[in-house]
Order: sequence, then structure tokens, then C-alpha cells
Amino acid sequence: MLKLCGFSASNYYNKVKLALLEKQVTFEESLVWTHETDKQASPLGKVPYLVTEQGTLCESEVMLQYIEKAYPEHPLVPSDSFAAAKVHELSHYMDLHLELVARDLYKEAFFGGKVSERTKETVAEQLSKNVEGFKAMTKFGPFIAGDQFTFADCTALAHLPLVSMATKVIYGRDFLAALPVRDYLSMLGERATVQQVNADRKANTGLMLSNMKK
Ligand SMILES: N[C@@H](CCC(=O)N[C@@H](CS)C(=O)NCC(=O)O)C(=O)O
Repeated sequence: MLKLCGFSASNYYNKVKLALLEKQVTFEESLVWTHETDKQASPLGKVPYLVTEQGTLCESEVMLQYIEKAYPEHPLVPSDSFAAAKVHELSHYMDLHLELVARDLYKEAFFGGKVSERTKETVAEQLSKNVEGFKAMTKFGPFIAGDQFTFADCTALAHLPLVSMATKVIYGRDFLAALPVRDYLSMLGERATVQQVNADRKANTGLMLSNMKK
């Protein structure tokens, strides 16, 4: 059975967990904090990583591709190769050009730390440009890549709320405000799978924050 290692407060963990739930793949979750990771499975000590019968995988985007191939039932990408690549393009773009950029703000936005003014300026500049690109790529029709729920929705559910929250806290303005993200996230919130991910995320975030205070 697949084992997803990491913790439910992690957006990258939730991206993969939601895909597994949507695909109705049987899997178990193993609670692993970043200081407890298996370095052979995840050389940089990041979560999530996935333990399969053949070995381990790190990098959430790779896990999504593996899961889709290994468990073709309940597809989360279109059968057409180009359309499938467009879904991965959008998912990868959110990882690299939205989440990874906004991540530099999390220390101050969520964890009581401080981020330099220089970093704030650089992130604001980069993120504004990247959000413009994102607007041109998204469909919200009603799902992020079109009329079907895809992997890109798993990524969007995991990352977009963080980008909105972090920019609101740091700049007093949600950088995604011009997009219909709120309505989209409440539409996704009607899915039982999303409700499960969100409930687990809230519970685990509480645990993570109390561990950090110790
Ligand atoms: N590119 C990685 C990113 C994973 C990632 O950054 N995970 C965070 C938790 S949300 C982490 O493990 N951070 C700890 C660290 O970077 O040391 C992926 O897609 O899986």
C-alpha cells in the first residue's frame, strides 16, 4: 500500500493527499515532521515523500504523475497528451512561480518571524508579474484548468489560500484578489475530499504551532 509521509499542515503534502483521495487510491499516512524525514527518500529533508512497493519518491509534482500512471482509474488529467501537459503546466507554474515566491513571506506572515524590507520588495515585484501570467493561464470554468477537476485543482487548493493570506498580511492586499479565487475555493470546499484535507490541515496546524512553542 502507498504510504504518504509528511504532515497535514503542509501544502505540498495536501496537494498529493487530495489527489490520492480524489482518485480513491488506498493509502496510509505517516506523520513525519521535517526534522524526522528519511534522507534517502527526500535528500533535502522536505515533505511529502511517497513510499511505494518499488521505492520512494520525492517532489509532489512527480508523485502526481506517478499516481496518475500507476492508478489510471478516476483520471485527474485529460486523456489527450497535450491537454494533460497543460494541466501539469498550470500545476507546475503554481508551485514554482506563485507558491515558491510567496514562501519567502511565510516566516513573518505565519510564524512570528521577520522578513527584510528588501525581500518584501523583491517578492512583491516577482509575484505581481507571476500573478499576471497566472491570470492568463487559468480558466475557472469552473475548475482551474477547465470543466473537469484535475491535478491542477489539487495544487490550487493547497497553494492559493497561502498566497492570498501571506500577501494580505505582509502588504495589506491580496495579490490574487482580481481572480475569482474565493468563489472557486468555496466551490471546491463542497467536495468531501477537500473537507477532509481541510479538517486534517487545521488539526495538524494546531499541533505544529504548539510543538514550535515548546
Ligand atoms: N518541491 C517540493 C517542495 C516541498 C516543500 O517545500 N515542503 C515543505 C513543507 S510544505 C518542506 O518540507 N519544508 C522544509 C524544508 O524545506 O526544509 C515538492 O513539490 O514536494
